[in-house]
Amino acid sequence: MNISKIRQDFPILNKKVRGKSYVYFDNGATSQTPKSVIDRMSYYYENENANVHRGVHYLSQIATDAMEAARERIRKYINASSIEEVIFTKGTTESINLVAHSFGKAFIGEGDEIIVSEMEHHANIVPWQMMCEERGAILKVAKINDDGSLNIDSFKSLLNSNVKLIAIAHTSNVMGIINPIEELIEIAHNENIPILIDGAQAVPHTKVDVQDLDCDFYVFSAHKMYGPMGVGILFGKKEYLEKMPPYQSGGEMIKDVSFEKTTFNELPFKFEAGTPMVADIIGLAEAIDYLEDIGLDKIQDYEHKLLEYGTKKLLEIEELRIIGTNENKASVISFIIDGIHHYDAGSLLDQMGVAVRTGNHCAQPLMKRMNINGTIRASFAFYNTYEEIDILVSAVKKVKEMLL
Ligand code: 7TS
Repeated sequence: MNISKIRQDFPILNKKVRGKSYVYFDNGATSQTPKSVIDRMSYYYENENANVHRGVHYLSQIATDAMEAARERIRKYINASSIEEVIFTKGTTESINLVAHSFGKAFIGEGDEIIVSEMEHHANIVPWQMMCEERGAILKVAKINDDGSLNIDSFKSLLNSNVKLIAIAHTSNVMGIINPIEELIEIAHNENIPILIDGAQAVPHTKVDVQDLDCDFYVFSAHKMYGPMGVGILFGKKEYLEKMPPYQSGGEMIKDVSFEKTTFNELPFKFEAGTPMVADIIGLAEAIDYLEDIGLDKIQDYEHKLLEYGTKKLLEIEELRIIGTNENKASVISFIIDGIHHYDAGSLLDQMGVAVRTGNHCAQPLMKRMNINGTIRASFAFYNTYEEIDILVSAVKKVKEMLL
């Protein structure tokens, strides 16, 4: 991979902050956008912008065709068996809320159980918690080990005939730990329990094949995989989606409306009320083209090298401790330095030109489990370099000198 050439594809990476090059290590929160994606969205607004699925006019046809071609592109990328299983949402959070609401209405009753894990992002906790409260169901939590990996025995011990859904991260946003989802899906299906995979942190680093995985739901956001903000995907098996009621209602999602009775549109439109984010959807398809042009295997390989290099270099710093030491990881390193508050460290790192994320990363239960109040998180993308990691490491050393 020619990283300096790749970096030219991302205009923001060449921007100076406070007169200096800026090291962007907050890719887990939002990745940067290549020019091809930005250009494709500008092209849409300059040449194709119109509302979709409702106009007979030329522009509306063009916009509809472009959006539906993007849906097919995304379907193909994740290998869903049909476009009916590819629903556009605002992001991972909305995808999970949709399932919690609609699956909850269709399938969850008093005394039923939902399983999540201790490492989940709040987006994969709170919607289930609220749904459980509404429906008199119970949220059960699978434990993790001290190295951040899922405790499979704890996971298995929660399974019983009351469990109606399992919702679990593919990759932890805080620690980068990759869950053995193939195994979890198999275990779940042996008990006839459907399983939702939160892939927000996995899709930027690895290729996902939903048929191969055989998961029942898979959710992710475009803005963490080099696409735009404002669009996400809900993949769901048709057998479930067909039985689930609409999430939001209004235009687009209906077949016939009268004051006496409204009938709903077919999949996937049943779950897509209102005007969709057409430019962003097309932008996501363009981001997928970009990723596939480079090759996910190459991306994964290179990012793993960055992870190994970063881990080794950071661990040379005394008093620095990595949270999530299991080896099966994506390119995310969360660390703490005894005696230094993560927020102070993050602010100083920013002053030195290094963008990291600090805090609880929307995973307060995980912080509690690990007995910490926050971490400093560096999450690497394929446009990052070994030199940038060196800059981070020497900046962390300086922070230590200043604050300890
Ligand atoms: N699930 C996981 C595993 C995530 O990492 C995130 C966002 C979400 C769900 C929610 O995604 P959204 O696109 O709907 O907001 N994670 C982070 C993060 O780690 N730092 O900022 C956002």
